[in-house]
Amino acid sequence: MPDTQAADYDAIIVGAGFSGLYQLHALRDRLGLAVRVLEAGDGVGGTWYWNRYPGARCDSESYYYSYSFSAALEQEWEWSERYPEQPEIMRYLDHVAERFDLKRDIQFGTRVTHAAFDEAAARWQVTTEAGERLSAPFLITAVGCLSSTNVPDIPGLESFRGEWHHTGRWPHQGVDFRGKRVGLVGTGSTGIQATPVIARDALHLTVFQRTANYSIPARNGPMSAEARAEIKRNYAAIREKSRTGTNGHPWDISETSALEAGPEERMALYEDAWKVGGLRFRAAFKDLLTHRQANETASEFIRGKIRGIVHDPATAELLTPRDHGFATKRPPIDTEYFETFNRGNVSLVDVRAHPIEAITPDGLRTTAGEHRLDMIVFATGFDAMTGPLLAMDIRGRGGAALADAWAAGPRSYLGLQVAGFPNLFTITGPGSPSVLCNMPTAIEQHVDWITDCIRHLRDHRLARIEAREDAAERWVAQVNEAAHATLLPTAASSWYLGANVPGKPRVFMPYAGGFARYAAICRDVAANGYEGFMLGR
Ligand code: NA7
Repeated sequence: MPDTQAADYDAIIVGAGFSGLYQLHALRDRLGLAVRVLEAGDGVGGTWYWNRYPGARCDSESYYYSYSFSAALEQEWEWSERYPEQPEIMRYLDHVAERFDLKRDIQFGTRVTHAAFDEAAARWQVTTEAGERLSAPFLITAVGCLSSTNVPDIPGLESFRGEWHHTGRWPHQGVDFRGKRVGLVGTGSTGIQATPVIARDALHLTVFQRTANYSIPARNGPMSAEARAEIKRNYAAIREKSRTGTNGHPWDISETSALEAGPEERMALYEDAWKVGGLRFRAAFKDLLTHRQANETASEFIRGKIRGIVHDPATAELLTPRDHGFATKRPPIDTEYFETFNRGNVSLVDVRAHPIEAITPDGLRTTAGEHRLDMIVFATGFDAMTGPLLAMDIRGRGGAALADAWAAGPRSYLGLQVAGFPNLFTITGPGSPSVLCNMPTAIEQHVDWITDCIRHLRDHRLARIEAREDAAERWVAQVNEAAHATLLPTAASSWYLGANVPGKPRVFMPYAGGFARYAAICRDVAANGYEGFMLGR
């Protein structure tokens, strides 16, 4: 094929993680479309392909961090632990890709660098890093919410004589910490997972903390054959519960207020929730995310636990979060994170009080002095949600850039479409429940909605769908309102707000009104003839 000629498809999907794989299956095997998936990595897995850092594990539990679209798949796959470790998720997604014969339509090692909507032809023209051109009426981004890594711009990094890595671009061959003085920057979910594992091998680990974090014990462990069998017997009900809940997890949020419970009852419930462990701790009471005083009871309970675990009072105090409430930032879960600070080879440095000034050839310098290091690990997070979309230089009608449309923060209709960008769908885009939800639940709902929408267009001989500006405007207001009905926007350093990336607009990005409510809104929109969208020939 001459390189000036674009290869034509019915749909192009960007990304082969959880969302891209299912979207390919849905469009190809249900609608019979010619689909091409473009994936930057050399294998399937998306987020899990890149995040291979020590301790990488999902915070959702394995049996529901999985696809629900195939009962046969549910029955045949055997999860080994309560929470799946990164290699196990990769094996699962690879199995899905093989089982549904997906790889033949995925082009690996292919990064999209430009995508423009050709109005006359009503097609997206997509260009890859290698200069290849492809075209299709529909462009679907399945790029994940946490895939654009955030390496802080610290002067002197290029002068560092040791190795450095960002956890989200971890070397496939692994990293050997033995005999090394390792510095770890960042104490979000990633840093909290990596700390205990690195500490086991490293000569010394120095954790550079800017914001202390609440963390709940994960209580990971092997999954017994009986537990697996029980789950498999109940899968239909488990999935139903996930889809009808607030966060796409198959458990209930308590109906009790933390403030109505007496002090003893409250402590007993927190103790029970602490023993069970995991993200469901935040469901111990109904108002932990909506009422400041209720939240404070949970925050204070966890502060007490930190004091009880960490032997050195000064270290314990430094590890104690006081500037935000529990779960107002994404709450990490851990395996012996706080305990790790009792080891002789681990130290904690407060880079809020003494910020990092520079990386030197021999280590890292804060305003309080230099730390000599052989290796630096950046667990500094991601340019979340918008980063991967803006990296593709997406141009809509009239050549308008998505970067300009979103200069003041992301604006979408339902987190699915952007006004001015016809036939572009953004799976788990900003403005949808996405990261506030168990991701596979959110992904399947989006993929099913998009697939039904494309089927509807085809059945009605329609070629275009585009969000109306006024509908997007109203949706952005609803996203804001939903966020402000909770305590979520109160955490100053949260990546939900874009606050971790210097210069990023402070806008609360995910829809916080609850998954079930959101899914009902999407269903109603479709049932009302795709209300808020313009459909055309
Ligand atoms: P997060 O949650 O964004 O955490 C990043 C951490 O890195 C956080 O502690 C940041 O401190 C810290 N950070 C970022 N930049 C710097 C600089 N320049 N100096 C010092 N410290 C810095 O990312 P994760 O990868 O841990 O988790 C992302 C999500 O993955 C997680 O929420 C789950 O959904 C799964 P800050 O808090 O901004 O002060």
